[in-house]
Amino acid sequence: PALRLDTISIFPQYFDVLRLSLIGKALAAGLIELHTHDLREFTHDRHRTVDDTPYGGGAGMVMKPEPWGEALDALLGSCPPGTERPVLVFTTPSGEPFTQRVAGQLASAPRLAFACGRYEGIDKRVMVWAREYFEVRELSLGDYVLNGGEVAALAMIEAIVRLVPGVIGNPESLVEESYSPHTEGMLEYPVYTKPARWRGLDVPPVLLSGDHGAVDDWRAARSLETTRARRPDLLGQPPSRS
Ligand code: 6GU
Repeated sequence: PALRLDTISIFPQYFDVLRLSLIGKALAAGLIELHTHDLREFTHDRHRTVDDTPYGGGAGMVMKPEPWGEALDALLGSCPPGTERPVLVFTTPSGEPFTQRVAGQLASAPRLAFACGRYEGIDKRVMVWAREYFEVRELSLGDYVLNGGEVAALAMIEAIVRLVPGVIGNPESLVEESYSPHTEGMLEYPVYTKPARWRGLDVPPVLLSGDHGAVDDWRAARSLETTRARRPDLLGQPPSRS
């Protein structure tokens, strides 16, 4: 395969949805490979415990290092000598922002592994240890809190896998979308299709004019307008704090 994905989580079933849709086709075609792992398989007690109370006190539970250590040992064991090790992504709300640029970087790796935490997070020593053996990225999906890293990993996987050559039938469709380098990191312009008049609303006439230069100018102006209104930070303006 062009890309092998491994996920480690206490809810491996979350990743079953990747077998649907476009990514499912890429899996079925052998373009990508997906291996899901249950963190609890790497525990040894009757209750398959993965969490414990935080040193220093405070609310919530912290994921214990030992099951993660064994899961990552098994991941290393799946790397034949002399082959590239996976880039190891830890999904965490305190990570660096996951952006289209990061998706593009990760899409060129031969192997990616996603370690998905729950509760208040994973004992920090796991990341410190892992840096000796893997290229580690701690990544956040955005500025909000999810209950666990699985949904964040799913979103990241979808954004990455669609950039792998052959996954999207028409690579032209990657070119004009929001955040792509081709749109200079701006938001997408509005799009229209037939009929030309619907419920009293007309398609902007320039789009029917056949004047490709005028169409390009109109789209660039709409992109700029939307980006200025919704995401001034993308234009180097200060982000609105809301
Ligand atoms: Cl990566 N994990 C969790 N639990 N919450 C998040 C997130 C990740 N990114 C944004 N919120």
